[in-house]
Amino acid sequence: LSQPGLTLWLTGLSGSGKSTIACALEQHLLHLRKSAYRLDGDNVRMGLNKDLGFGQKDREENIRRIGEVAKLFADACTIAITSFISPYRADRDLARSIHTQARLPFVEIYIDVPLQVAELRDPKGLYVKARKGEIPDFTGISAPYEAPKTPEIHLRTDKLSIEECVKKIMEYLVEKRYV
Ligand code: GGZ
Repeated sequence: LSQPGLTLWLTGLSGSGKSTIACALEQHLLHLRKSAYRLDGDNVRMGLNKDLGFGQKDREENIRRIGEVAKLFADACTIAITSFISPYRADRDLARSIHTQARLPFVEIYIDVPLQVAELRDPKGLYVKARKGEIPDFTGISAPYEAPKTPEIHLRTDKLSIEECVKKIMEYLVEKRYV
C-alpha cells in the first residue's frame, strides 16, 4: 500500500460528539478508498478491555492498550480513528509516544464542547445519573477531564457542524500529505 498509516486520536467529554465525528470521518475516508478503522467503546470496551472500569488506573490501562492497538493498525497502513474520552493528559501522551517511537504519525483531535452543552445533550441520560451520584467517577462531574493544551486539531462542536468538523480534519490530513 502506498498509503502511510497513522492514528487520529479523538479526545473529549461524553456527549462531545467524538463517536459521531469518528463515524462520519471513517465513512468519508472509506469513500476515498482509504483504509480506515474506528476503535471505540463498542468494539474495545466490550471486548479487549471488558475487564476495565472507569477508575483512574483502569482508564490509564484502557488508553494504554488502545494506544498499542491503534499503533498496530497504523503500522498496517491503516488510518486508525480512536474515540475515547481519554481524560488524562499523561495517558494521551503515552499513546502518542508509542506512535512516535514507531515513527508513526499521531494526530490529537480535541473534540471540545462546554460541559453545560454536553450535559444538555445527554443522549444516554448519563449526566443526570452522574449528578444524582448514581455513576461514580463520571468525567466532568466527579472525575477530571484534562483538556489538551496543544492538540494538532481543535474542534468546537457547539459551533461547527459534523460536516465542518470532518472537513477541517481532512484539510489537515491533506496539508500534511497523510492522505
Ligand atoms: C465517563 C462513562 C463512565 C464514567 C460509563 N465516566 O457517552 P458514552 O457513555 O457512550 O461514552 C462514555 C464511555 C467512556 O468510555 P471511554 O473508554 O471513552 O473512557 S476513558 O477514555 O476515560 O477510559 C460513557 C460511558 O463510557 N461511561 N461510565 N464513569 N464515561
